[in-house]
Amino acid sequence: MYSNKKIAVIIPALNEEKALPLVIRDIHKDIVDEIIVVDNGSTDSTFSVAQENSATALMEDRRGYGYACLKGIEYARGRTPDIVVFLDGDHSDYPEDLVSLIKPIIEEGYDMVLGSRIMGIREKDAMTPQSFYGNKFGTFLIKILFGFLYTDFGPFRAVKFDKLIDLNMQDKTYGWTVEMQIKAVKKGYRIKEVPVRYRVRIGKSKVSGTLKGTIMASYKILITIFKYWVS
Ligand SMILES: Nc1nc2c(ncn2[C@@H]2O[C@H](COP(=O)(O)OP(=O)(O)O)[C@@H](O)[C@H]2O)c(=O)[nH]1
Ligand SMILES: [Mg+2]
Repeated sequence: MYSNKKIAVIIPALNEEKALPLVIRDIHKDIVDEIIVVDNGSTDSTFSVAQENSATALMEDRRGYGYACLKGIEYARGRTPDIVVFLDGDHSDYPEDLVSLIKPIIEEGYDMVLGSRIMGIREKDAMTPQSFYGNKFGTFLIKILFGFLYTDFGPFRAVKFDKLIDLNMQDKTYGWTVEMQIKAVKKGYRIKEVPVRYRVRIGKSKVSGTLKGTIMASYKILITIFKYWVS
């Protein structure tokens, strides 16, 4: 469909052997040029499952969602995609919705398009209460401190690759999504949110579904918001 645009998908994945084949299956192969799965030392067969499903599988030894995304970007530099799409590996997002993320970039010139689970149709219990209210509080803070109203810090998003590189992303763990959204506002990027569907994941959550993940993510999100507010 968008043959003149090179599109890469980056999927951070930790122990997602069951969900990953479905995620990769549901990605439009006539739109996406390369699927990059970044494994973070999974104890299951996430890495080989990615390869068996014709994805490029990368290993990042340093644990952390941000580390995995940075590894994917580092690899993508050699492939020079026009657009990079981030997608989770737990089949909670609908990869089919990818078109609604890249369309505003290609047809309307947006720099970054975020899939909002708040604007979209969510399956019951797909978002944990802590994730739902945590996002509400975090996006409220960004509104009053940076003047931009986001509705979500969702994982499913598309961004022009050169604009992504210019953000000089730093976060190694849970502050990744928030860092990208704040820096894009500070740089005056053209940003759009579109509704995306969201369902209950396959397998066990490593972040918002665990107490440790929730505490760490909440702490990291607040720290990241204030760090870029004072700088
Ligand atoms: N590579 C890597 N992926 C991670 C890590 N933690 C989570 N993920 C992946 O990031 C995505 C989001 O994590 P998830 O457990 O679904 O968090 P939740 O959506 O907040 O419940 C999933 O695809 C996970 O496999 C990590 O430390 N390293
Ligand atoms: Mg998830």
